[in-house]
Amino acid sequence: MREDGRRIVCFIGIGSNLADPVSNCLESIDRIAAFARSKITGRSSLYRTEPVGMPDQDWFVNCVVEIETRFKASTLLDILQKIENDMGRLRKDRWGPRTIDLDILLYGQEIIIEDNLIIPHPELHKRRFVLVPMCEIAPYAIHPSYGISMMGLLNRLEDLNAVELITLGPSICR
Ligand code: A4P
Ligand code: MG
Repeated sequence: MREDGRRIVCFIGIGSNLADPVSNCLESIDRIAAFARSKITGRSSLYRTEPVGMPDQDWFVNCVVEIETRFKASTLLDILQKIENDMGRLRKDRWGPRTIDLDILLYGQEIIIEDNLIIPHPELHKRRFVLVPMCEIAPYAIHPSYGISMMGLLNRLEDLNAVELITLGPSICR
C-alpha cells in the first residue's frame, strides 16, 4: 500500500496477439479489477494494431484502462506480472508475440526510474497503438516528463503503423 493510503489514477496498456486476443484483453481487465483490488474508472475501445518493433508476427489487439489504486507502483507491477503469468504468458523475444502484455503507462504524475520499472512507460509517447486509446479516455492527461497532453503527443506522432477500431457485438462487449 502507498504510505499515505491515497488512491492514484493509473493507466495500464494492454496488448495481445496470440490465441484469441480480444478475449485475452477482456479477461485481463476482469483480472485487474479482481486481483489489483482497483476500481476500473475508464476503459478504451479495443483496437486492431499493426505490430511495432518486430514486424513478422500477427497484428495485435490493444486497449488502455484507467484504474484508481492504493498500491505502490512496484506492487502493482508485481500484480500485473502475476496476471500475465497466470494467463500463460511466456517471455521469449522482446517485442515478440504474447498472450497478454500489461504495461504501466502512467502512475499519477510520478516519474519513476528503477532497474525493473520505468514510468511513464518509455515508449508511450512514440506509439500510436498506445496514444489512440489513451486519447479516447484521457486526451488531457499530461505526460509528466514532457508536460504535453496525450492529444498533443498524438498530434506530433511520427509512428505511421495502422490502428483500427474494433467493433464488438453486444454479446461480447462487457
Ligand atoms: N518494465 C519497466 N517499466 C515497466 C512498465 N512501466 N510497465 C519492465 C511494465 N513493465 C515495465 O517487460 C520487460 C520488463 O520491463 C519487465 O520485467 C518489467 O520489469 P516484459 O513485459 O517482460 O517484456 P516485453 O513486453 O517484451 O518488453 P517491453 O520492453 O515491455 O516491450 P513493450 O514495450 O511492452 O513492447 N506492437 C503492437 N501493435 N502492439 C503491442 O502491444 N507490444 C510490444 C511490446 C511490441 N510491439 C507491439 C506491442
Ligand atoms: Mg511489457
